Amino acid sequence: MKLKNPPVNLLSLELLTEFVISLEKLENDKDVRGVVITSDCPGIFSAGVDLTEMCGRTPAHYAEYWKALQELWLHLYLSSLVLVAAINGTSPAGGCLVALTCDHRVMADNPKYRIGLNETQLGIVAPFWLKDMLVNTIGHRATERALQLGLLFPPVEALQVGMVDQVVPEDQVQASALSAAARWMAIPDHARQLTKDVMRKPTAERLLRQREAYIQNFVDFISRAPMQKALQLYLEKLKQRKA
Ligand code: CO8
Repeated sequence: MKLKNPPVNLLSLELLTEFVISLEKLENDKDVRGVVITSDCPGIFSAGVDLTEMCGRTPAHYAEYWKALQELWLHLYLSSLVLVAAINGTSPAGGCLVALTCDHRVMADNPKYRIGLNETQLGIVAPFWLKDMLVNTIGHRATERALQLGLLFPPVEALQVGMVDQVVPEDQVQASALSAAARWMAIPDHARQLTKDVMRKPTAERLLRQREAYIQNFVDFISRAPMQKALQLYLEKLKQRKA
């Protein structure tokens, strides 16, 4: 599956919706047992959440957007398919979220690329379910450090901390991801899927138990004037960077 929302594969509301629909189609196809998720945008896996969806809109829009992001996370994290991320570019925040939901991550060995959860650098806070997924992946102390400092790791450091499983030359990312998928698919589906459920369901259930309340919390948080100001400033900074 190739993410294609040029120029930087932002997780717009439309992309989130289409992503879930495509995933459901693949899950319902008996001939499909695994998926490699990669990017069609050169040098960018995904620049993450489309901040314009969270800035200057109505509370109803924030709620719709946040629900869609949670929906994508739940679908990916609990997918019965083998999911492998072929990270062929930079992958901050929401991009890292997509990669972390996969069973295996292969990243291109390009020192310009970064991956991580940089929310604090924007003045916002990663939701607890995203934090939980990072703890499940790299452990508590490494998560504490990565999240508070909003660290974006170059590939070699991402490998050291356990955020990715393999770093390979850029032209071998797809082939390595396919080999990894083959290895995971060599395990009988029912045993692998039940094991995945045992490992991941408790994390997802924390969100599912009070999903509507968490959506409302997010809407209240993001609607606050200081949050809106921080996002506006960050968006302006992104535009100025180009000038
Ligand atoms: N949201 C909205 N617009 C964006 C974003 C974004 N996240 N990222 C880039 N853009 C825009 C740019 O402003 C630019 O717009 P325009 O062409 O109109 O000027 C266009 O996309 C292309 O971007 P660049 O010119 O910057 O492209 P480059 O190839 O030079 O750089 C980068 C690509 C490195 C990815 C760079 O764009 C960048 O650093 N972007 C920001 C990435 C980022 O910080 N993402 C985090 C978003 S937050 C998130 O995903 C999770 C939030 C969940 C928690 C919320 C709880 C409250």
